[in-house]
Amino acid sequence: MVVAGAVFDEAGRLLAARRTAPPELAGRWELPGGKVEPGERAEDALVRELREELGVAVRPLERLPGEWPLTADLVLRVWTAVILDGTPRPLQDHDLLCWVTPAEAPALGWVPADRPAVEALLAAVTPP
Ligand code: DCP
Repeated sequence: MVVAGAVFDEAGRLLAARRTAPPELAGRWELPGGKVEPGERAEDALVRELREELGVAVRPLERLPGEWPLTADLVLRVWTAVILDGTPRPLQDHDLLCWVTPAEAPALGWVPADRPAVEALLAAVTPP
């Protein structure tokens, strides 16, 4: 399983991260996260990945219902999360971070699995 964090700032903007690898995903945007290790709880993996990749301490809040296929044996699950400490910086896997409004988010070049996940996320958190 791959876990990813949906982090919003006080203005309601969503944190997106631009991948540097593998070549087919480089330059595309994702919700930051990574693979759950054997024996690791999903929420713990999310905390670890965002610490490693962005240098922040986060608390997972709620899992977004649903999951999105990545490969034959990997699925993506998303949690909303709040930053407890630190300012996100691209420390590994990414070369750029940006905060996007819900209106701007659909125009980003998301990695394939994240596009439907972000659509579901914004449908769940954005008032009609
Ligand atoms: N992925 C994705 N969307 C995300 C996060 C990840 O599609 N929001 C994909 C990209 C990779 C796979 O999941 O194909 C694993 O992601 P990472 O490389 O970020 O995860 P790890 O750092 O845990 O992987 P590794 O241990 O292989 O370096």
